Amino acid sequence: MTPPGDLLRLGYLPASRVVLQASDGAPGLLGGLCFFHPAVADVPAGLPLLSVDMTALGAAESICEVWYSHEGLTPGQYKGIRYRQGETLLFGCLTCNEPAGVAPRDGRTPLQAATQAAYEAIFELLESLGYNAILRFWNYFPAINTVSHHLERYLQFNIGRQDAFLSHGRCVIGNVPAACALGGTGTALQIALLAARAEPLAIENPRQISAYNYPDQYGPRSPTFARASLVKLHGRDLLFISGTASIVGHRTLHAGDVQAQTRESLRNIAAVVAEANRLAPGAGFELRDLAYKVYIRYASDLASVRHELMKFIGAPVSALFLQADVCRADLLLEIEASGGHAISPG
Ligand code: 3EB
Repeated sequence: MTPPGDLLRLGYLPASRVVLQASDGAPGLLGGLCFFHPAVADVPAGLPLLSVDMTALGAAESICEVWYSHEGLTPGQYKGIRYRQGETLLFGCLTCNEPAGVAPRDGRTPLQAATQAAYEAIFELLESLGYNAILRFWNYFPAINTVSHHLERYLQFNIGRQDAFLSHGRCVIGNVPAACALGGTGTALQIALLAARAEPLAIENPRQISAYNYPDQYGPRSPTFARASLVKLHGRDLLFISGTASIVGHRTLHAGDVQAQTRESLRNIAAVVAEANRLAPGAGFELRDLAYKVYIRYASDLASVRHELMKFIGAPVSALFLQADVCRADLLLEIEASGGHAISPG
């Protein structure tokens, strides 16, 4: 399953194969995300596999994004976070229910409070285990574009996330992790993360204003994420590109045109890759070698998006398509990518 030498390997696999591996105790499985619709109660208990209620598009069955490592792995749990760690890498995930009903008395909304508590638990865990670098966060929660408590839920999430960074003395501009934030059909806030003992470099996109510097019109607090993170582990450069959309400067471009949004998102990814290659000479990242995850708001746009992706890259690509709500109402898709690690065929 994991040939020796792969510190990190990514596979997009049918859920049934992951369940089979799990029945063996899943040696080499660091963790992952399984996309089911409707949701299943829990993918094999004990493993850090997050069961996200999201439809995989164009696939015959549910698909999992699984990260493997040749490192000897130890499992653990902390405040609802399930994780596995090796010498260098840690994958963790958690599902937390937002307290229903009225806002807490301190004025925080339920989603904001749940987000802050989840991030604080993650930071406590990483600090206690000595993982100084967070390479990547994946964030999923329901009704991302809905207004409640007078504020769009994505903006509530941004406040809770930023407050957790601040209360742990972490910077909220500059050297911040790569991330994505999507709306799913589930009922809970779900977060997964990949961390390392290393010094990662946050990458920004020269075509875009850094998200942590977005102007006030996008909410009372800026989103806390970098356009990508770049890290050297065991002599290999790894690149994790955040969710990337049709945004130039800070504005959404091509509202209502999914093909043009796809091309613009890919131009942004190409710019981030160029920036990574400039900062890591010799890494030689290429668009055709990355693994992609594409979140599409309307399932009926799948064929158009896939066509634009193949045309832009000009080669067969490893890509997983999911139906999800993107954090700005006028965005029709968002694309994330990673590279430098091994990718399982299929
Ligand atoms: C954007 O560029 C689109 O809040 O973690 C992309 C990646 C987006 C990550 C996040 C949001 C996030 O602003 C949205």
